[in-house]
Amino acid sequence: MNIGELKHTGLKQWIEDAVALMGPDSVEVCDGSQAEYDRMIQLTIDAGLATPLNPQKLPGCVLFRSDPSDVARVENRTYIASEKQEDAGPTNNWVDPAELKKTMTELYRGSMKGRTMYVIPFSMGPVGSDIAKIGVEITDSPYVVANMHIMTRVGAKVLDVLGSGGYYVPCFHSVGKPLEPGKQDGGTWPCAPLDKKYISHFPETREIWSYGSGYGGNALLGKKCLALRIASVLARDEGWLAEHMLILKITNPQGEVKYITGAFPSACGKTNLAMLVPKLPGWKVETVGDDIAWMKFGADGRLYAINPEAGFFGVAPGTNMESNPNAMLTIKKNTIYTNVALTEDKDVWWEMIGSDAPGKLIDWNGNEWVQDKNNKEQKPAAHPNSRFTAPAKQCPVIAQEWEDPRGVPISAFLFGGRRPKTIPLVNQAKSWIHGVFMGSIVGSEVTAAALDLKAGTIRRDPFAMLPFCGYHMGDYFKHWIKIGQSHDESRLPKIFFVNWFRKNEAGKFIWPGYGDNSRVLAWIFDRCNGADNYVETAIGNLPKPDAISRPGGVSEADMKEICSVDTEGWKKEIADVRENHYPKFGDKLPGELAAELDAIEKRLGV
Ligand code: OXD
Ligand code: MN
Repeated sequence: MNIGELKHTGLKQWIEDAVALMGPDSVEVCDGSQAEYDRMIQLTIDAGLATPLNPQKLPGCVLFRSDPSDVARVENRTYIASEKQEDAGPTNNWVDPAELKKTMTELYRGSMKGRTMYVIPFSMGPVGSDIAKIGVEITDSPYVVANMHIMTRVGAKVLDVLGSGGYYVPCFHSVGKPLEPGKQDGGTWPCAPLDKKYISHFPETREIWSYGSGYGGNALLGKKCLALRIASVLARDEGWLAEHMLILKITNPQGEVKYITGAFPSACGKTNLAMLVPKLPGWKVETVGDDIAWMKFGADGRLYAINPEAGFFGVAPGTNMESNPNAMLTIKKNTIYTNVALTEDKDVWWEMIGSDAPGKLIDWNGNEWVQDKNNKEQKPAAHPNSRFTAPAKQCPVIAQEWEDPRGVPISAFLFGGRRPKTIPLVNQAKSWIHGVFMGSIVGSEVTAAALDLKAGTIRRDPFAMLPFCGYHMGDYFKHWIKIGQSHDESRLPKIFFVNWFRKNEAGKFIWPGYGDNSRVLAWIFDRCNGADNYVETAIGNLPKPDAISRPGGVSEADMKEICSVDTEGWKKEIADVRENHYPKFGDKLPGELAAELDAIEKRLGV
């Protein structure tokens, strides 16, 4: 489709202005069709950017290798450009919006020369759902178009909902690599150098401007930029929740169904939990979403969640038939792989895929790579943040209602992180405000892989939203508190803190995790039904002894240890929150949270 055919005059004008600024050779409005997807993939193959994979093993799959400077979200180049700096808060980068627009306008000037501008109308959430939002992304990257086809709902059907004057979030994206006349990418992933990359959000005007990166979260603007950073602002203003949460459906042996959402920082297994294969006989877990939940109140006072996405953008390394068989089956066809390793027969391979490298590989840098298990220093063949982009509908356990425009009613929220000590296997909040307190202190152990941070320390990531909240985190806590104050608490989801990552003195994980986490989910399920399966403690409601069925390999003593209060550890936890964490939010820290901290401290007998 070309711009002339657009019915929406505001949209048409916005595109024409962008064309005048960015100077593409041509413009295309995306229709979201399979033919369009195939054409985008073919373009990237012809430009030497994508490798088609073995059609017998991985039909419809391709592999991309990105530039080494463009392999992850760039948090230090991500901006919340609110009018007032204090509205962005201490945990976001801020630049004055007028100044940032000036800088970026100069970067965008002529940035699409030699390229096609693609206009992607997309819906976050089922097209036409009351909870869904429409965005329009302008990009010069066919890789982005193809990924957006999988991760969002794209095209003509979205334009129909938009009509001649509907609201959309305008999103600019350019890889920042204009082409000289007659030049092609020639196999080189186009992007700008790190210090020219900008991932900018203008919360008051609800605009997203991204420049210089072609990678996932920086370039697929529906995901982190719209569905979290901008949506969190909309949710604050409109009284709903836009959260970094998976959504799962769980059915007990009697056929009763509940829906649970969960927020965990990166690298805590959100996708694995969303697709869990229960070890507990008779229980069933199905997937609604693995990364983002938008939740609004229904007329019955309950919170209903939709997954605004249509695909999974998951981390490949560590995914295998043990850790997540459903993800492995999802990514067998129609999947875009980025930065994994390539085998000689055009299959994919990554670290911890479940088998050794089958012969010589091409690593994510495009170099030959032969596995050397004796060399502990060997660089990985797949980048640790290498990804698969796959349609959610291919997941063998996708819940039938995953696209229900009304959303699914949520019974429980989980918060969690990697905590080797102190934090019990599961702990139910005594009240909504206690649950908000739990969310506000989420932390996860820094692993050796994280740059700039000391391994073994705990990095606080409240609500797993630290990199994704589009406004001041103190105001965000307040928003959660207000949700509790303005609704009937008995209808709100119950809140739980879980921790699959406790270690013993020898540094070994005590709890097996993965499918055995269903034992904890079952306890939570029963708790939501008011079961008498808990004991009240100073830190919250913990499982009664034997209320959680014990997996093989976990001794009674171990079970007791991970289900009881470590008073000394908690005193340290409280002190850390008081001295190092809460002060960051200054006078925006809600008094209710400071009072919760005092109350727990008192109950612990400090
Ligand atoms: C993601 C992230 O990619 O949280 O989902 O970083
Ligand atoms: Mn995420």
